Amino acid sequence: MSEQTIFKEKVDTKLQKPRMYRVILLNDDYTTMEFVVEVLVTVFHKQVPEATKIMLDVHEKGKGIVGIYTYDIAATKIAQAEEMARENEFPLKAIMEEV
Ligand code: TYC
Repeated sequence: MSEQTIFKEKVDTKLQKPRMYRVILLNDDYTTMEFVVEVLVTVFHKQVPEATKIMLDVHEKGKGIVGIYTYDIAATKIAQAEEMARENEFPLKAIMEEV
């Protein structure tokens, strides 16, 4: 070994695909249908017809997928939706799970 150590940098050129997370909206008996649609439009940028479809699906089946996002986006949208619900005194909840 010489006095000078030579560091060879290994550059990984492979692109890693980000882990993706499903945001799942949960049904409850107290949040109004109108408010759920408002949350889906405001936070998840759904058009009213799609928001209505998702809301009714959750209402009938107990839960439903709203969308698939990276971890930070999913976590932020859930926090925004639950904050909006809290401000309006609704118990609306959403969860995320890795795809
Ligand atoms: N079940 C609610 C009602 O009958 C409506 C609702 C739908 C609530 C979807 C939450 O994620 C939800 N008013």
